[in-house]
Amino acid sequence: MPASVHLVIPCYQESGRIGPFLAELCEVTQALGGVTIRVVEDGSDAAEVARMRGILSPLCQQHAQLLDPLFLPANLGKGGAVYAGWNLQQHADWLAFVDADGSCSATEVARLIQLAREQSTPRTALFASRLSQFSGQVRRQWKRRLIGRVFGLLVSSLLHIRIHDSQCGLKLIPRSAYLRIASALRIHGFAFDVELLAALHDSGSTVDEIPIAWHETPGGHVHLVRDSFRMARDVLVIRKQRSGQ
Ligand SMILES: Nc1nc2c(ncn2[C@@H]2O[C@H](COP(=O)(O)OP(=O)(O)OP(=O)(O)O)[C@@H](O)[C@H]2O)c(=O)[nH]1
Ligand SMILES: [Mg+2]
Repeated sequence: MPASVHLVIPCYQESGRIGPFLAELCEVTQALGGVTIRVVEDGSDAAEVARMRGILSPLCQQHAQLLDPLFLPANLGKGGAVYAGWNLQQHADWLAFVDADGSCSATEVARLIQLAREQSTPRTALFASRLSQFSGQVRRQWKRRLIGRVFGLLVSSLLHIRIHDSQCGLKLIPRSAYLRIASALRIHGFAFDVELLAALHDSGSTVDEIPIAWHETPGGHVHLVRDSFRMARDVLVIRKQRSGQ
């Protein structure tokens, strides 16, 4: 029996982008077996929720591994949505999330799942990374690439953890490692991955960065200036918390 994987897709206003990606993901994971998927809709408006129901209902009927979506009553932020999904899942060897927009393809998701399954006991978290930016495998706007690189340097220098890309939208965590740190996780916005990384590191878990192919999908929600400031502020909060431990 392969290790079981529970994959959450955090969604905010994603009805325009998620359809084809989710359909492909369902096909690919059905072939893999042992994967469940839950879409967590993060408090979008009523019209958007109705559109999401229209997309998800037929797919849920076709694919047993696509669990009933979770519709949150209010917007929690990307991290809040991921954790809400993970906390619902009582049985899985691995917890994972992937962005809804398909920037990271279903094939790449499958590749990382298989890589995780090579571990006889789930031990090392896998953080996908847009490291291979010079290989032609990563297509990203130069502004996003630059800010992402600066943010990566900020994270590694302030937190003293070697990481190139803490923000890539695909991660797999051993559930046992998540359970050890879950109660301490506070950040629910776009910087939640940084707190996750620091908590895993501080609790003795190892994290591997795995280069992946990434083809940026237009229509992203991250506001480069506003969200970068918020995320940098959150990194400072994490640093302060760690220094007080
Ligand atoms: N739950 C939740 N998810 C969000 C929110 N904003 C964005 N997301 C999700 O987070 C994921 C990443 O957001 P994107 O809009 O793809 O981000 P982006 O601007 O394209 O940034 P990159 O993908 O890193 O280049 C997607 O699955 C979004 O639906 C939010 O407020 N709440
Ligand atoms: Mg995106």
